[in-house]
Amino acid sequence: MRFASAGAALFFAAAVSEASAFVPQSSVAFASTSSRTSFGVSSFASKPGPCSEQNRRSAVVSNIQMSAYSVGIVGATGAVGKELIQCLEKSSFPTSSLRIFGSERSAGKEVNTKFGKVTVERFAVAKARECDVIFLAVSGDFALEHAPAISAPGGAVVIDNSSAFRYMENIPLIVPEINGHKTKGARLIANPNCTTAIGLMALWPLHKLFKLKRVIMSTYQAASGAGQPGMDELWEGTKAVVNGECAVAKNSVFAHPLPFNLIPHIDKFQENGYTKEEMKVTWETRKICDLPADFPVSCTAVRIPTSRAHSETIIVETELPVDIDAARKALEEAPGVKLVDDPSSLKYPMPLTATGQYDVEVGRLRKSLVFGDYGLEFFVSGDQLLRGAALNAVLVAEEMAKNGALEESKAVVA
Ligand code: 2RA
Repeated sequence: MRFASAGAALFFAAAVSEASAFVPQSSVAFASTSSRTSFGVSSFASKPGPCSEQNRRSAVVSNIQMSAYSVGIVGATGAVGKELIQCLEKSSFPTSSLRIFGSERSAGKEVNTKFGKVTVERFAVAKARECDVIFLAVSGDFALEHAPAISAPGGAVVIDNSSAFRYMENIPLIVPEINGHKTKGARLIANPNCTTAIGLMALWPLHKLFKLKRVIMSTYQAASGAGQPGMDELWEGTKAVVNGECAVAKNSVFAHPLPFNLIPHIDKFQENGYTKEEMKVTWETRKICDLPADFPVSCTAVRIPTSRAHSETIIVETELPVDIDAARKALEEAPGVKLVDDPSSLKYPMPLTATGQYDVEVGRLRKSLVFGDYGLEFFVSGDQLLRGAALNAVLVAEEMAKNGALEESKAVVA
């Protein structure tokens, strides 16, 4: 099988949302399948959006009836894949069964989940097609090769974490709180890059209020963006330096040693001098927010020696005059956002506090000295593996279950 040899290396090298993004070294219940049962699903009582943990705590069981769906994860042993299982376990998404697909090397291993002990199956398109929903947490190349066949009519709806399909016109690129309705009728959905998804949680409510004119972003991205190998390289390198084994850590995942350093280089450099990571923010913001093709968004992306939450400084110019109190209120009420903005008591967003949280922290909110009444500056921190990848993907599935898109997709036969 293609996947078992060279393909296996490709698959696992990339068992993160976009693999090592560094390249130089780079109540609708159709009973059409026997696995379906009708589930009462939670609805969320506080903020109106999908499953923030806060919302989950105040969940009440509603009378909405929804089918249950068989779910498959490809790449479940990577950093994003592991989080996918956990997000699914905590989700209100009605999972009837979970299957995990991997390479020949991991086939046969057992994974304990809330859905029972799952034996990893060797990946095959035909097996993936038996599921209702497939999450791909593998490389873009793998996704490009297999996602179209998995999602062809009669197969599974695919939610892909790679960048393979994000910029294709006919493929929806989804942050459920912003454009979840665009999942209707789709069989293949792209999950955004972590940097974009985290920033948009704050940008979208502000756009609705003041209409964005320009966006300038600088990022501080954790080692987790390069998956488990990135996190391992940071930990091991830091230990080696601290233990006096070397003055400067070794590097293979990142372009330079990350411990005690920062690297203004994530993904490949483009002809215009920006990196692909930076251009993803521009391309994806325009697409998700339905902004004009020349809407000005500029980013400088920097890798820093933190473990797993990305942070961003965001400066916006607006069409309408800014009211800070209204901005604060909108952010407080926005699903998926936690306003952490009380500098007098040392409260602001930080990777340490954002790690493991479903909500993106937003703070340091202030009128811009550059744009005056027509500008805002703020800081965000969000868990790269959650909002930036696994959580967003599971929220996409939840949205599709709620808005009927999954049922519709099952009605389309091969
Ligand atoms: C990174 N954004 O941080 C990438 C991963 N998707 O490297």
